[in-house]
Amino acid sequence: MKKTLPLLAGSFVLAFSASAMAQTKWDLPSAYPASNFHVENLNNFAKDVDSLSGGKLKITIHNNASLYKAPEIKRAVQGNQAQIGEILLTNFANEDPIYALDGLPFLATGYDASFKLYQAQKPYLEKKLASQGMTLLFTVAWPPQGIFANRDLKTVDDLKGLKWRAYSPVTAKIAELAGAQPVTVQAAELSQAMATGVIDSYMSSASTGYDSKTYEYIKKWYDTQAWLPKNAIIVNKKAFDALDPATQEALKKAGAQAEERGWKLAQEKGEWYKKELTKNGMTIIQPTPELKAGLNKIGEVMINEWTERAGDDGKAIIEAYRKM
Ligand code: PCA
Repeated sequence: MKKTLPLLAGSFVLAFSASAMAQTKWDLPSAYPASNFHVENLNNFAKDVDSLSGGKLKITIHNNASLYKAPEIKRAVQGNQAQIGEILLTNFANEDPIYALDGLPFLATGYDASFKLYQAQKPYLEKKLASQGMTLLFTVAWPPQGIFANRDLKTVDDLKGLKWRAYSPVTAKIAELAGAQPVTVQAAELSQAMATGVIDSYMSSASTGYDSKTYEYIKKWYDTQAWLPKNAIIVNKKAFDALDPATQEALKKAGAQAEERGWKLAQEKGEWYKKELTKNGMTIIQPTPELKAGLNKIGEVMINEWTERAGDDGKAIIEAYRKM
């Protein structure tokens, strides 16, 4: 007995330290800067994952497109170069209509409506991502989209000829329908595009207006509340399956918490960002009824096109959403 005891104790220490070392490290690329509320939420998410998993899963956030550019993040997660990543769903609108849905103007314009749209979209989104080897962990909406421009915008005709920054195929389409010239620029390059005069207008949230210091170049924001696109946190399925069950649960729990916190934060910070824009010399303008009506028409065209493209699934999603 006396001989075996120290041996047992020794092997226990060995086993214990081996399991303590069984730590998984994941990279999470995001395309948005440290000042952004999504990134703030992601930092808290990573902390939650750490504590809920008992330190077994460590997630490093790489913000501001430092690891991958916005349009590359989805493919990086699909290929497991990054095990988890944040994407703007509507960036992938050309790939499948399900990714375009929450980028359509005037389909869902407030947080409640957008959350409902998300519930209708979710099963299809999960299915699509699963077919690409990925899992949806959570989503968070951006604040409502408005128009940044120096011009007086009284009707949609006033958008003609603007050098319009697009962040997705859907925002490029709006420009086309309005007679503006779309130029695709991701958020991380937006300040530079304004400084060099590549663009003189765009549609986005007060949040991105703040992150990119748009007030240094553009003095008006038309609060059109056109739609609330979502960021989605996606996970590589193989990387997820390789976690032990308790760590998988920890990740899911942290994801659910981040989703709840993120949607609230979007609303709170959405208001804060608007105040910051005003403080920095920007005027926030309520759109005229004519401008609204013109934009609504563009929205109708795009929603109809989308429903045709999305076929039976599309119809089912819109029906489910309208019933909520
Ligand atoms: N900001 C991001 C996408 C939506 C938003 O509000 C951007 O402008 O790139």
